[in-house]
Amino acid sequence: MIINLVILVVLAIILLTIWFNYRHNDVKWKEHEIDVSGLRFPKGFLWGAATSAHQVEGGCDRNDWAIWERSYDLNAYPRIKNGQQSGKAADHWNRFRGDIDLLKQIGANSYRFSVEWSKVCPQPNKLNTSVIDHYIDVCQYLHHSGVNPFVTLHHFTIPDWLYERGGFENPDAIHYYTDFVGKVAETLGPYVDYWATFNEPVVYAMMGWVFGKFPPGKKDLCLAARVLANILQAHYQAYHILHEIDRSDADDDGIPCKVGIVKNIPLFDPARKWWLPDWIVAKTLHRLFNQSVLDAFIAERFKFNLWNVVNFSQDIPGLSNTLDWIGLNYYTQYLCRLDWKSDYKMRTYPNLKLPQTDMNWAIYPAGLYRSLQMIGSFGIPIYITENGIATEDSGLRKDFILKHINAMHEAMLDRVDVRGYFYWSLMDNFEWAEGFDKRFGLYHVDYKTQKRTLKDGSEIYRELIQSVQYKQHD
Ligand code: IFM
Repeated sequence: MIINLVILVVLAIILLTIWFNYRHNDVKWKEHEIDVSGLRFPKGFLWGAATSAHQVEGGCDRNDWAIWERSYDLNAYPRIKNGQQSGKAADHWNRFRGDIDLLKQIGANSYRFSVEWSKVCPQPNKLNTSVIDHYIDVCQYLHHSGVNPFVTLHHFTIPDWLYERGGFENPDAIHYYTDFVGKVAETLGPYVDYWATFNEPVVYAMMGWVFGKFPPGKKDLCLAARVLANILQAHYQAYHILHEIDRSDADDDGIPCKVGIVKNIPLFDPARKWWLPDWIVAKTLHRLFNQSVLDAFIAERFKFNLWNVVNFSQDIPGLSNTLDWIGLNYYTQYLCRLDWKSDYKMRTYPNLKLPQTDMNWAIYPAGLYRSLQMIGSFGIPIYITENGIATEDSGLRKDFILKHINAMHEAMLDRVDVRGYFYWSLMDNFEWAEGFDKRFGLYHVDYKTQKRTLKDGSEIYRELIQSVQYKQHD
């Protein structure tokens, strides 16, 4: 009897492992010499680069990161590598015109940037009109340059007054956020059609409430779940507010307002493909990081479960109708294994057989294809809102850009509806807990002089934008 049971269990394990391997959609195409002039894109495809306010503007001294950058952990270590502070950053606040000219020089037709909530609303429900005037100037200069503004409303930072009130742990944050969104929509609506409500909500919740690397530096999966549920509620409300207020068609395409959310998709694969526990870890992490939020937009219920640690479920009625597009940020793949010594018994690490970026992220272009396939099932337009590399190696940057754009093109050939690509980032900037050392920029920034220089490895992006072919019809 027991023997039969053991045989049955072993058989089930073997069959499940075979099934996972069979279903695993690892993709390969010939890594031929990529001929950029052979790539074909739909007319109106958006080519751009992205930044976020805190990382480039400078003078963001009234938000949670300003507090975080000045604080120390329990072992008296500064929160940011070598105690760096964002300070003037790339001084984009004062140099935005020159920076938009840089975008033009590479032939880009769109710019993804964020508005800094703490500057727009220095106090609860108060609007700083001179700050709004600044963002209007940015938008007007973009229009004058023929560059489409793509605005992110929340990119990791919150005002200090909201931080003191518990940030997105506190459901009141939803009302404060939507008040801010309404004010921005009223004032920037005439210039902006593309709105991203939140950037990478799961990264934000995990870094701040699980890994403790972003403010508020907590380690509590249950709180992370609550933060995410509040963010999804806030997205739902912001979607409707934006559509109600922004009725002016800035780019004359007949659609005045297109609202989406930006989701980072890391790929989780088993470290050992024939070892079922590694598959289970990979699937668990995929469920927590990717599926939980994506499924909420289908099922209208946000579920965030990890056996024995967190069991969260909240209905968000109406959520499924709140995406006009979805943004994909793609950077890397993680290998996963069961590890009894690690937190939650799971460990992830980069595939060392692949080339690595300065962030110690493995370079895996096929992952972009796979994540596009994953979100392609939503059946709505997709924008690659971030994809980029921190490296000092020009060859690696060139290769990265070429291979990822080629991977995107392969997905488009397989009918994934991609409408735009934004390289992260336009210029070197403040990389959060890593400080200024990690350089993602197309343009190198000399922080002493604020001089910008196009990196050798970035030339390919300009070449590519200028030489790809455009289809007249699909
Ligand atoms: O710099 C960040 C950005 O703010 C959000 N997405 C990932 C980038 C690189 O880490």
